[in-house]
Amino acid sequence: MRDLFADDEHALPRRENITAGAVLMRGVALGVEDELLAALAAVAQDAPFRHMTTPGGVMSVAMTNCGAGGWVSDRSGYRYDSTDPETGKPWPDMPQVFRRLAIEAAADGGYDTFVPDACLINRYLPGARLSLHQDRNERDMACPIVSVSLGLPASFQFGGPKRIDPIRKYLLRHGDVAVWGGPSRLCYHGISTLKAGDHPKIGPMRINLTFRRAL
Ligand code: MD3
Ligand code: FE
Repeated sequence: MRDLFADDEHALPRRENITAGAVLMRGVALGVEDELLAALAAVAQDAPFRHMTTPGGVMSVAMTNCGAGGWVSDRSGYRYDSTDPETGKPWPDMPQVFRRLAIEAAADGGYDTFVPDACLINRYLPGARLSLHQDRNERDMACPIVSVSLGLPASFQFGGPKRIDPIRKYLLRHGDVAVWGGPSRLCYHGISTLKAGDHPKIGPMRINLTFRRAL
């Protein structure tokens, strides 16, 4: 029997290899969802969500960070910084429940030495999107990225190492965890415009945590 994980009406494989080095593990974060949400609220209290500006304009996704390093952007470009430019303070510590989930998921995905030092937190309201990009600001590309999705479902676009490579789409739902490393680390990816909805635990939004080795 295939092992399927159901959420709403659709049943999808509990574990799916996306490409070499990348695995999607559905529903894995549900075991700690209340702890994740409490920790998230505390982080957002200290370091509020904000819409960063990039060289291309203001992002529709609101962001904050926790951990030693945080992803920041302004008109001149992107970087990781140990200080929140909005508050002038260090980013909030990475909550234990965040770190543990990321380390366990990375190990399960085949990356058994991964310890994150940065967690970028993305908040999508309906209408928000993240255009196709590569994650290449992290110092050590040998380290994977672990992604945790919460709240409303989103259509994730996954391409290849070149922008023109064909795109496949995956539905990312509440509790899904993905690990991206090795040959998939520099693949292009994005999130299609979020559809309206109301998640029973999170409300009318989607939250994504990405754990990185950035500094
Ligand atoms: C594939 N976030 O913050 S996470 C980002 O759902 C970002 O908010 C999306 O892309 C989100 O940079 C997608 C999934 C993800 C993260 C990193 C990757 C997929 C990846 C790195 C390489 C390949
Ligand atoms: Fe990304």
